[in-house]
Amino acid sequence: MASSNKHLSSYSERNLTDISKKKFALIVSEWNSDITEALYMGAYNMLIKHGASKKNIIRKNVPGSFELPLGAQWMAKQKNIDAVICLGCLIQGETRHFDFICQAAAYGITQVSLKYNKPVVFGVLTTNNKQQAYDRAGGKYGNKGDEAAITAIKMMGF
Ligand code: DLZ
Repeated sequence: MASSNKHLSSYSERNLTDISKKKFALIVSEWNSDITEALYMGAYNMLIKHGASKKNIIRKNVPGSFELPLGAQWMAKQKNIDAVICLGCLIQGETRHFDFICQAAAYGITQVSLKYNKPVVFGVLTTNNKQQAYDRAGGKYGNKGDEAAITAIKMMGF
């Protein structure tokens, strides 16, 4: 699926829902932290740009992307949280570890979203190498953290 030239960072920003009173939880994986910090800054700045209040953006770290679903669940179950954004970076290694973690993170995040009936966004890069990750964390293909924030806002206006 060729998606490198399509990104939400450049999508229409008109008619987005009012998020000035909405509360967000950003769950950030510490693996490949140079990448996930860039994703976090992208998501954070995008939420602020669209009217979120600093006090309504809560950050929680987890050790790796495998832990994102549980971190997301702990936050999503809190009634005052309106949306959760999961940020991680998985880079293909020499073993099948990558596949298992990708599957677990994607499935787990989906389950949390459906269980708590609120947006829980999959802002997780799954790349073959570090360069592909840099390209998508503020590089030539935009910042997937920005896109994760826009996705949350769009789903809140559903
Ligand atoms: C173990 C592991 C490996 C090999 N690679 C990554 C990675 O590229 N990105 C990531 O977010 N996490 C990785 N992890 C850590 C797992 O997500 C998890 O934290 C551990 O398996 C402990 O449950």
